[in-house]
Amino acid sequence: MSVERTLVLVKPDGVARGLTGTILARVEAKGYKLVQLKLVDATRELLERHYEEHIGKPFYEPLVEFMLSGPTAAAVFEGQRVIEGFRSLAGTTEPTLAAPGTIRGDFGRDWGLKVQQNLVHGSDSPESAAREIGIWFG
Ligand code: IDP
Ligand code: MG
Repeated sequence: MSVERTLVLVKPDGVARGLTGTILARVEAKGYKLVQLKLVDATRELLERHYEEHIGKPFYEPLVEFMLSGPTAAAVFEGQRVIEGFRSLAGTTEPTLAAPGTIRGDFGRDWGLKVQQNLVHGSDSPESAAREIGIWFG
């Protein structure tokens, strides 16, 4: 299996709660290499491209509003099978149900909002990773 890259986002809830370093440290501690990193005030245009697969879903507008609510830490990590590996570290989408030991399971919960504030994003395929890295890092 060749070396992959994935886009990791610490979403605005994670940055606001002061968890950026803790979250990135877990990914580094797993053994993946940090190759790009920046704080971004995302625009609606950027988010429309990033979340294009979700346009029209009931949580789409709350998701965009949430992602506009503060800065996001955008990172690229590299390693064999990093795409699957990061999603395993992140845990399942719903933080209430994410396994303890995962980022979402350890630090996330349901806040009674229309969008799951689940701390992180990770690309879900090599094609998504290439597309998303292009969007966030040009
Ligand atoms: P993922 O981040 O685990 O890949 P996706 O299905 O790609 O999950 O959804 C993107 C984001 O949209 C999620 O991380 C979460 O913040 C939000 N989201 C997804 N599904 C729901 C839902 O059913 N209700 C509320 N928010 C959701
Ligand atoms: Mg996704």
